[in-house]
Amino acid sequence: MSTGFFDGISRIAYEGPESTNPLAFRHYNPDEIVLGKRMEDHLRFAVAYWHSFAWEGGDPFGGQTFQRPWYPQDDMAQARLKADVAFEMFDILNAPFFCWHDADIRPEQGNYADNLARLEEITDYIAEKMIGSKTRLLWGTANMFSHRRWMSGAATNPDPDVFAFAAATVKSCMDATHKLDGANYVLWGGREGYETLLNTDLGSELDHMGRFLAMVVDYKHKIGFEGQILVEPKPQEPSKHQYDFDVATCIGFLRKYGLENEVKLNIEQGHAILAGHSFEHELALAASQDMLGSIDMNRNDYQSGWDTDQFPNNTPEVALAYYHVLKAGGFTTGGTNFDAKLRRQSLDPEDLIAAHVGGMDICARGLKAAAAMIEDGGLDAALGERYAGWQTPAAQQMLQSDLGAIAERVLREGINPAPRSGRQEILENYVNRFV
Ligand code: XUL
Ligand code: CO
Repeated sequence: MSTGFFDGISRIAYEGPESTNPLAFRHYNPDEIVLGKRMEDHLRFAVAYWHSFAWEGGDPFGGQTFQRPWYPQDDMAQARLKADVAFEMFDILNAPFFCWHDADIRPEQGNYADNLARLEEITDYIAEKMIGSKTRLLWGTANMFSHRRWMSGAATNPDPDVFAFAAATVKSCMDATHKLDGANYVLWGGREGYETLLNTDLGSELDHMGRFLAMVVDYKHKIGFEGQILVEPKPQEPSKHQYDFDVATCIGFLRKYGLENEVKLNIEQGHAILAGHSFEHELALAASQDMLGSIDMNRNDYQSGWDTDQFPNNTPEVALAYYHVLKAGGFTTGGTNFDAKLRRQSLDPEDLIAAHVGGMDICARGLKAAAAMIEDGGLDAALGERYAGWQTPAAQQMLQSDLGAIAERVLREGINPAPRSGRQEILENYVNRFV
């Protein structure tokens, strides 16, 4: 039986680019083939449980603005109602995936035994709902940042009892993700960082975080979980200094602790911007190290400098992001998670649907533009031409040589390089033909 929350809103249909219906897809056409694959299988959209169903509309200056029938979110009957509404929305959107933190799907009880019992109860309930739904679990994760016990970190906490509580919590969330056949398990280091070095032993906190992640990997193998373990970089918020600052930092961290073949990255657009990078930089860097796992697709407000988690609405940005995803071979276990929330004045159920419809449509448009650029081959040709010198035997031999021999060759051959244009504006104009 329907909860009635979305009364009056039916399954969103693809109506084509000319449609003026605000609750229709104009670009997202799941069965349309793009570069030999269904659009749905390329994009692998996921709804984030936390922003859509758990967040109540608060900001640093004021509390709840939304009024949902599943508030207050403090008992299991409310948690079940929330799940009912969530699956109704997945169906309306025809969403192939969803994602959760433990704290989104069950109420926090303040002790491990009760948290565990409630997580098992609600994931049994969700497992049953998944039987009647097409929506699969893209990833599960543990919220180790909201409750006050985590204020000084989880795996990096100075108190070993918090490390223990974190280990037990992640174990329970990995078990739940495995039970729901999740495609990945994510760790975002919410409070893994510090406010001041005056009270922080940075070196041992990093060692504890490395050891913790190694235990996560061991446990994955122990229980036969075949999903991908993903770490999500972010430079600040909530801590002033987050240990998983950006893709480069995470790559160095994973290598140092010997986890580079076990863990990939969940890269979020807004976090890339907070780190002073572009999204495509982060994606391309991760792809170059075979560590591109999944993406959180949301944008920040470019003026505020906060992690505002807004739905994407900028085709050129999204197109360049999918260009790099496609160049890396596309998603395998990963997908496009809308780690995005409504503005707090967007009160209506219709706002929730429209936000996702718009986000899905922008991504589909970006994907089509990226695919068209790949098919046209203009960027590849430009790269090929720019690096063509490296294809010569002399250039390749030089990489096996040494400084002295190279210096001799420069003298002998009178090598005197002539600078060539980087052609940036020409390439930017090229991209604009597609977006
Ligand atoms: C926080 C953030 C998280 C992670 C999952 O900025 O992005 O929602 O995606 O914990
Ligand atoms: Co995220």
